[in-house]
Order: sequence, then C-alpha cells, then structure tokens
Amino acid sequence: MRNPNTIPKRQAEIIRLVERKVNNARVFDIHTHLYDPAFGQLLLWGIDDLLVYHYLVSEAFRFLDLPTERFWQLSKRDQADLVWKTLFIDHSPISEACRGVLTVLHALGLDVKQRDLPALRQWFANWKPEAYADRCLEVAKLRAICMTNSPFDPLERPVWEKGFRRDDRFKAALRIDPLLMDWPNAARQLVKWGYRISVELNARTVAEVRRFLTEWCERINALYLMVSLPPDFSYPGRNTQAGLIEKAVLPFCREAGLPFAVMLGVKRGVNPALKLAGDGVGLSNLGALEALCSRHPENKFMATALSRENQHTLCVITRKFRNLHLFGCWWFTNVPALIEEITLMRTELLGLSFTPQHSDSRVLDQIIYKWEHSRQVIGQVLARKYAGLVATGWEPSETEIDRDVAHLFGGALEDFCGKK
Ligand code: FIX
Ligand code: ZN
Repeated sequence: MRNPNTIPKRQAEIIRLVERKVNNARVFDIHTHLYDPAFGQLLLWGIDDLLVYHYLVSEAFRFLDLPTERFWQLSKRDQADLVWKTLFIDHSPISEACRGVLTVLHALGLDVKQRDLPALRQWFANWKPEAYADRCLEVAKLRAICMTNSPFDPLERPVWEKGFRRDDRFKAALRIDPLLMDWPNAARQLVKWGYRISVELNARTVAEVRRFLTEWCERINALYLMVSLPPDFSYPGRNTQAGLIEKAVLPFCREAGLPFAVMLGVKRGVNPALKLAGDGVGLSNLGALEALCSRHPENKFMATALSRENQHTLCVITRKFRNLHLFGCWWFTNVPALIEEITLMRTELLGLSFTPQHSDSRVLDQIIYKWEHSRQVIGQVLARKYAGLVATGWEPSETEIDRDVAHLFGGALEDFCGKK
C-alpha cells in the first residue's frame, strides 16, 4: 500500500527537479531572424537594436504623438532614445517586450535601475560581434540557432554567393515568402538570375523553380523550408500559390526529405505606417493545413499559428497527422499568459510530441530574455504534469526527465527533420 503522506513531498521534489532541468536545458532555438556573425551588419545586437525592435516600436507609438514618418526619419540612435524615454522613463516598462530588455541587461550584469542609457551604450561598445554571440548563447543556454535565410534578400544573398566559413551553431532555413506570396515579382527576379521561368506555371517553370529550391537548399544546407501565411490562406485551390506548393515546393521537399514549415495567421501591413511593427493577426482557416497534411502523407510539415483562437484546433490537427510537427508560441502568443495556457493544452493533447517554443529573436541579445521567460513558464507547466504522474504512483526517473526535456527543446524537431 502506498503511504499518501509521502506523495506531496515527492511531488514537491519532482517539481523542483523538472524546473531545474528545464532551466538548464541546452536548447536548439528552431526559428529566429538572427544570422551567423559572418553576415556582419545583418546580425543585429546591442542596446539600440534592442530598443528599436518592432515589438517596442508599436508599443511606443501608443504614447507618441509624433507623425510616424518623422520617427522613421530619425537615426537608429534617436529612435532608440525616443523609445527608451517613452516606454522606460515616462512609464514603467511592464509589457513583455519591455521587461525583456531589462531581463537581458540584468542577465549581462548591468544595473538597470540606474536608467542610464549612455552608460549602457558604452558597455555594449566594448564588444565585438563574435565574442558577444558566444556570450549571448552561453547566457541563454542555447546550443544552436536556426536562422531565416532568403535568397531574395539583396543584403543576404551576396554573402551566400561569396561563401564564408560557417559557425556550426547557426543552422539555416530557406524562406520562400516572395515565391508564394508575390509570384509575379519573384518570377521576374528568378528570370534575372538565369532561371527559365514564365509567369504561367508550365512544366518548364515548375522544373526551374525546383532547380532554384534545390540549389539554394544545398548552398545553405537548409533544415527546412518556411513561409508565413495570411489568415485567408486556403488549400487546395486553382490559384498559382496552390499550384506552386503542389507542383514545385512539396515534390522538392519530398525528394530532399525536408519539412515545409507554415506560420499561419499574419495580416501584413494592418497599419503600414508602422512598417515591420504594423503587422496584425487573424483567425486562420486550419482546414488548409489539414488538407496539406492529409493529401501529402509523404511530406513533412511544421506549423505554428498566430491566433490564440486557432491553438486548440491546431492541437487536434496535430494529433491526427504524424507528418505534422507543431512548434512555438509565435509573436503575439509569446507572452507568459498565453505560453502557459497553450503549453498546458499541448501537453494534455499531445504529450511530448511537439516543440513548445522558438524565440523568433531579431536581435541577438533577445535570446536571453525570450528563453529565460519561456523556460520559467514551460518549466512550471511541465513540473505540474510530472507531479501529476507522481500522484498516480508513477516514478519518473531523472534520466527520463532529461530525455523528455532534451526532446522538447530541439531534439524532437531534429528527429523530425532526420538530422540527428
Ligand atoms: O514571419 C515571421 O517569421 C515573423 O516572425 C516576422 O515576420 C515577425 O516580424 C516577427 O519578428 C515576429 O516575431
Ligand atoms: Zn519569424
């Protein structure tokens, strides 16, 4: 017979153990907008980039009565001054994105209560990007980072073409939004690069798009292909987008064994004057994802959704299709209140077969706060689940917990991609 009095103590122990394991896990951050330091200026880091992050810009505009064009005319440093004054000095910085800046500074050993922006700038000025990247990865406890790589980006493309010595910790993912979201312009661009493409999706064009995908995935050693899609994305369909997916993207992915990642629900340019800060969210028709997964069982898909209201349906779809890997609390869902709710629901419906988080960092230093904040919430959710097991008399071993945590924080995705 079990002794009921021993369970709460054992539960408390397991809670502490799981939280510690999650806090110390060496994470693979599976989607970011960061770059290998070899990309030079493309890798953003430091206090000014932290302050002009688009999450903060949209929050600052809630208070500013400056015309948006005037803000964009300012130098980065002046924009950062304005965001600092508006969000940290004139008001207390309690939003998730503001707290994030402070978490970063605090973790790096800086004294945030001084509110001394020039002193902070001075501290950052002493770093070189390579050494700073090492420091940030170490403090954030990341073992690897996946970049977002676009051959359509005029600043990024030449770096790949010229070639560079890669830092193993920075994995690549091929971003194909222009191809699927702006085909006429993408087609024109592909023609300029020497592909024999017409706007009409004939057999030659399809073959040439596949050649483009093959060449770029090989060049960058892509882990997966990715696109962000609007809420009204539909599939199947008789349009060019569906044609490209069906005839070029999916056959290529199948052949190369690469997953196709879809990020669902972004409404680009809801307020275009805010530029990158002006994107919004909408409820996606997840029937499109269901159709992708069921019609293409030989393909691997990854998915995340931006709308809170899509999260439950997304879990249910994920239960139905083992060729689908669910990942991350993306962007507007990357706040503690929603990470808790979403992760709890995912563990209850999917067990351990998903990747709870990616950081989506655009500025290197952000990996520190995004992971610190997420680890805290995910650790608590998981700890509750293991405590629930203990309450049944099940004894999770430390080795089993290590295995599960490694799986959740990058291992599962590596397995899914076949890269382990
Ligand atoms: O499409 C994406 O990958 C999004 O994450 C970005 O477009 C977005 O601007 C972002 O940074 C969200 O965190
Ligand atoms: Zn992103």
